[in-house]
Amino acid sequence: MDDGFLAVIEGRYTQLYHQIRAPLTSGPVTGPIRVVPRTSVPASGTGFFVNIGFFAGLFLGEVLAIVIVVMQPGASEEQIEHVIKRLEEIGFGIHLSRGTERTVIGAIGGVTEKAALATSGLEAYPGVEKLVPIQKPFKLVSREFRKEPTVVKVGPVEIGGQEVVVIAGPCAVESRDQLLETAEVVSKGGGAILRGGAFKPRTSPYSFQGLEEEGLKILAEARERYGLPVVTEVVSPEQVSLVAEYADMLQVGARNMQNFYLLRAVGKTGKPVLLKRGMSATIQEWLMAAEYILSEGNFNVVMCERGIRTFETETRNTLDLNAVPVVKELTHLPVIVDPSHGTGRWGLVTPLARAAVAAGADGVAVEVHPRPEQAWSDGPQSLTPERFGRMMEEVAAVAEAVGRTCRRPSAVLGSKQ
Ligand SMILES: [Mn+2]
Repeated sequence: MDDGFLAVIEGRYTQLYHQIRAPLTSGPVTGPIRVVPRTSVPASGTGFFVNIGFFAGLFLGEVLAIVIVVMQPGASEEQIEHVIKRLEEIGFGIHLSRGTERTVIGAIGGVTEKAALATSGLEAYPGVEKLVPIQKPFKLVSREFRKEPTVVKVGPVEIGGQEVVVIAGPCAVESRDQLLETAEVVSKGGGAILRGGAFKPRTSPYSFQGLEEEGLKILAEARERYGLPVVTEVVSPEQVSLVAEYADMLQVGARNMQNFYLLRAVGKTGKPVLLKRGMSATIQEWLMAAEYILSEGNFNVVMCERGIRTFETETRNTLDLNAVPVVKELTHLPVIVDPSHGTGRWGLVTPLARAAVAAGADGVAVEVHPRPEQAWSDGPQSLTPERFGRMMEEVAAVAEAVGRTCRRPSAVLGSKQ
């Protein structure tokens, strides 16, 4: 992503955003917004002030306005500059997108700018084809805002480009030996990113909750040893800085997809985020969750379909592969699929991984364990090293069939078994 774009997001947009998040005078939440300099905003909403951060999501649609200015094919540099200059005069932030055929200018502003634009006569400027306001509730994540696909860099690995990326590792970091052993399997098998939970949000409070910081240290050691970037889950806003110290990518789990404080917190880090779909979330809700992260200036978000809850009980969840092409149509963000949680059964992981790549997913995330029968969590859906190796071969074959690339195993796996 170009620096200018980030500057726009961080400057213009966040400024707008923080204005509405500034304290309201007490009284009904629909009362007037009291814009105060950011330096004098109390840290939390106490006493006379009511912090409206909680309500900000409700206001987002009204306060943020994005208008796309579509230039005519062959519009000159001078014409483009002219339009940008006018938009900036009005007060818009600019995101310029140069396609092969035509240039598209994203103008990011508030209701005031939108009103000013309506009377600016910009439609009649030379080289302008049309003005299109983004009507969807999600704006920064939308395809209208950004036509070209976003490529998210996780260490040296790119998600959303030509390569189909495989994220693999155990459900949970159980011990140093278990993780290092699995990391070797992932590395030899062609996995690009190592996963493993250090903090585990479990359905039961009596289930294993994770090794916490000790687990993060083990993950960091595995990264050093095998050169694999690491993704791990962060379960609360307070832990974000700790997890961000160790991990290359922060995972927001299905159970936290609408934890808006967490979404903002991971947004502020600027680190790549793996955003899992909530098990009962619609695609639109999932995209709105991503919008929270982008609204903090962090465009490094990868969407992860991991199955939804339906009436079907034969599988742990119903893996919604519709979501892959649907989300790709609606957003510029990369989409990956987690067939382990999506099915809950190791025997279904490989076929669904193949299907995901065939459907256009930018990657898959799978659980791998050296001895699944001994796994502390999610053993039944974990692949053995040998099965992981076979899955990689098959996923690579499908990737090539759909015109993409994927790493293949560099060694036969599972021979130790
Ligand atoms: Mn798991």
